[in-house]
Amino acid sequence: MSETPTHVGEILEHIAQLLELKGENPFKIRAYTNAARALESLSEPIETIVNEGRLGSIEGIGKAITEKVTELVTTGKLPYYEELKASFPDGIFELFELQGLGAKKIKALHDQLGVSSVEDLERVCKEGKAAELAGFGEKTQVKLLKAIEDHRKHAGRFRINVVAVLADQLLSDLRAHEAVGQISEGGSFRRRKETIGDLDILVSSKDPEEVTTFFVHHPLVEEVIVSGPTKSSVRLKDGVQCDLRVVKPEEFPFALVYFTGSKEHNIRLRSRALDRGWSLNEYRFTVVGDAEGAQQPPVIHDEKELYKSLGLDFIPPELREDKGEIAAAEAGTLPDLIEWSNLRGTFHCHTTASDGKNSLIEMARAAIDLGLEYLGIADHSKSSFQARGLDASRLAEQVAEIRELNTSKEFQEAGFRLFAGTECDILKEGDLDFTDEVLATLDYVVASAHSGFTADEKTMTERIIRAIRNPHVTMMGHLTGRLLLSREAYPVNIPAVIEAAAETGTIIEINASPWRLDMDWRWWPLAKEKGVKCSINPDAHTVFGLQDLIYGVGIARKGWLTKTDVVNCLPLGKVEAALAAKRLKQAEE
Ligand code: DGT
Ligand code: CA
Ligand code: CA
Ligand code: ZN
Repeated sequence: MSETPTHVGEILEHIAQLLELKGENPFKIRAYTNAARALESLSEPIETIVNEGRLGSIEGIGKAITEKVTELVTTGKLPYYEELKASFPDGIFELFELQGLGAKKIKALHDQLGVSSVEDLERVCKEGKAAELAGFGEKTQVKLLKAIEDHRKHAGRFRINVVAVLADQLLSDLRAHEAVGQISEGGSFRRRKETIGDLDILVSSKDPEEVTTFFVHHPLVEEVIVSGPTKSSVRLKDGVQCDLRVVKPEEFPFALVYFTGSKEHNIRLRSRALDRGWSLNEYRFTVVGDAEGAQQPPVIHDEKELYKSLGLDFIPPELREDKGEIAAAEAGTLPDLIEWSNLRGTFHCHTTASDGKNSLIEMARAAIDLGLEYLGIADHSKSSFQARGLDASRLAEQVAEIRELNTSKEFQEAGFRLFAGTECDILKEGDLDFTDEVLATLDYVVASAHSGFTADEKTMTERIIRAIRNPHVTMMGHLTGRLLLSREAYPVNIPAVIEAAAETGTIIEINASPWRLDMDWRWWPLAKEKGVKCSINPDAHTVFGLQDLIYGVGIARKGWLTKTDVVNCLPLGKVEAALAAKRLKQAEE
């Protein structure tokens, strides 16, 4: 049995939860959670690491866990886990996914009310029984019902990185198959939505059955839901559903537009086709009504020709959300969207100085390997104590280390530079976690809120705007604090924040972590209109985390941004001025 890192990681996560339910030693519990995190950030198959005996040398994985993971990977079983699990129902793990519900409460619900699933919990809350438990109360009960509602909204969707790994593998294996002609991803994944319901893949082939057979037997497939000659649906690893469509070569452009969506975009296209006397479906154009009078549709070889036949420029998939793209394509005013290759560097990365897993030099070298010219370091500030935030003196040490590295031969030869920054906490009243004197020693400052999320919209907005008014705050980090499919955004008046950012010359980040993708793509056209610049930041905590930048590029494209809207498309020599602009402007005023 082959285990993916996330799968093994998930079992370790479950072990930690079970140990918590049993009231075990917190250090032991933490060891399992840490190990689960460490495995999540692996860049190679866990089997390879186990087989080569390198597991123990991964930071965060101790001797006992090394033994258990080795047993799990080599035998496919872990009796220790099975025994722990036997005393609790399977449904209990889902309860851990509810916001505001920890092991202590879950244990009380389980032991005293027999709650063993989300459904059970909903029932005891509605019956008012949960409120009667010691330490619960009416308020908790209301919160739990809200948490269940939020949880259901997210059920069955996935963060984009989970889908991307599967899509890469499936597409490359299908592409190599001799019966496969053209192939593309479709649906929300091709449109780079922030979360994905299911993965859609489209293939053209003269032998659809052969392609379908190959697909449903692919090693990533765990369960076949439907399998017809041209349509099949499967469940992949990690529970992701995947639809495959196989069409004839001449149908491919039509099917690709149809299955890329969005539905709303497709509806607009169909109505344009009707204006021309053609009905458009997933296979072809058909002349409608009185064939005599109607103009014959042209022969279509690709998506571009299809758009052209409807009087439109080619619309990149990320824009196909019915947010004005059709009108822009008709007028020839679609933006020249930013591309991965436009990125020259990035800001907002963590190191081992706070809660990162790699050192300064390791992060720098990884950035150089990615072809970047510069990397901004922004470790946490002291109020984020759980992330080992830096105080002023540790920050000063790090700044000195960065300045030193910048004079090194290695950096000079690579034409590379580190920028010294901080991810400075925004405190309750909108004060910053460092004094202005300290902030002034840095090349740039990312300001983020990491606490006080229960404040109302007015309070939160004022806090953030106060931070934005500080001349040292170069950019706003993860504006709404959302964790996709897990924690809702805190309430904040985004147009007001955009207005303040525009007034002060503050950059807003696209946090490219697949958990955040924040500020949301839907707000970028407004920010751009107001003249606010964007920085695409990976919020990387490991060297691999830098690669999340690609998801940030997807979101920037969905937000209609071009390379001139994004500060980290500026090369070294120009980007310094962009970082300094706000301080200069405010000094002059
Ligand atoms: P998802 O999977 O929920 O993240 O979102 P999509 O957009 O991938 O939706 P999905 O997988 O249900 O369908 C893929 C595309 O197929 C969708 O974007 C547009 C097209 N499509 C599916 N059903 C319909 C439909 O009933 N009408 C139209 N016009 N298009 C549809
Ligand atoms: Ca889909
Ligand atoms: Ca689908
Ligand atoms: Zn942060």
